[in-house]
Amino acid sequence: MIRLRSLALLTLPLLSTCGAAPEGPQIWRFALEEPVGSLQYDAASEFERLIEERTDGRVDVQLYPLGTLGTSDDITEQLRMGSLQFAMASPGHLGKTIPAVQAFLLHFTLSEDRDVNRRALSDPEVLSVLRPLYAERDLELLAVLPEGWMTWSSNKPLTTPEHFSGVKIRTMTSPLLLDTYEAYGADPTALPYGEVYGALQLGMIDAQVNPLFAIEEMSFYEVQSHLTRPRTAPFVTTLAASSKFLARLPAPDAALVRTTVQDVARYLHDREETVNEERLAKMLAKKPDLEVTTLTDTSREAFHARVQPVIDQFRQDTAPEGPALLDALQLAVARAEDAEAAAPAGR
Ligand code: 6CS
Repeated sequence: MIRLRSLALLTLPLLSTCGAAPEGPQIWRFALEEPVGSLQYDAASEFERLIEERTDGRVDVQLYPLGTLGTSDDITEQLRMGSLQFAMASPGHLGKTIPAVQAFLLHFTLSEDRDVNRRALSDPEVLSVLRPLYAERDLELLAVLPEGWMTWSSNKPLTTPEHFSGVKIRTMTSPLLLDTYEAYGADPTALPYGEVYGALQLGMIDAQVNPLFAIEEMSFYEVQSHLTRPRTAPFVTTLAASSKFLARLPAPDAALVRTTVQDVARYLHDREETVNEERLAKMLAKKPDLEVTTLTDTSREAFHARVQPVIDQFRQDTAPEGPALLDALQLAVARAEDAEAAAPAGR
């Protein structure tokens, strides 16, 4: 069914994808990697609300959540072909197409401080390294957005690398994630998002990693007994547009898209922590025996010690773009730490 709908969308004439019917509003299609109720849905709904209000109904933004157009890879492909105008594209999957974006997946690279990351992810130097990499694939990068700390869900404690020995943990499909969990001693498997619950339920995998809100809304916690909060990396996604679509938009509309995306980025930055903590409370209300552990700095150090070879390999495999992005990101974090120390954003 999903495939049929995807195909139907791909075969729509270009005219209709960019707005078509002179008597009706222009339709802008926006696909998400997550279902209704997710942070991506929340952000995209805000984009829809603002664009429709700011264009006085001249534009109708239509959202396609997970389950309507296929996997992350499917929607990226549809965006590249121009049958979608906007989509979320997470480095966790996009890393197969643009290897350098896996810099956002490296553990212990971004800060432990959300406000520092908020600045670093919108740092102009970081964006200027990324933009051409998207443009080469007919994509326009509009924003890099955080969705909360990656959290391990499992059926046993995972507080030391030794605990990971032989654990079949599901990761997103970018190869660097497999390397990372192999470095921790696990036996990682890459799967699309929509297949994770079934694989956990059938015992094909033992564990998975995602932000708290996702563990709640995808019901992973129902089939897991432990949650571990390691603060090794936030979940980062990117919001992209079809380059051809944006290039053909009248300049005021293209400018409106860019300013609206900035508003949406602020909206998401302000909401993600609250939403993640609310979803944790919701899970605990439904399953009070869920064991939640926050790793201490000492426990984190044991994981940190295993990450350097993964970073070295990333630099080697993705040169020159990967190292350029990682350097820009590390400098952006350092700048953001200084800026935060001087003038805290204060949420
Ligand atoms: O684990 C995944 O595949 C997905 N996780 C989230 C929170 N968003 C999109 C992504 O596809």
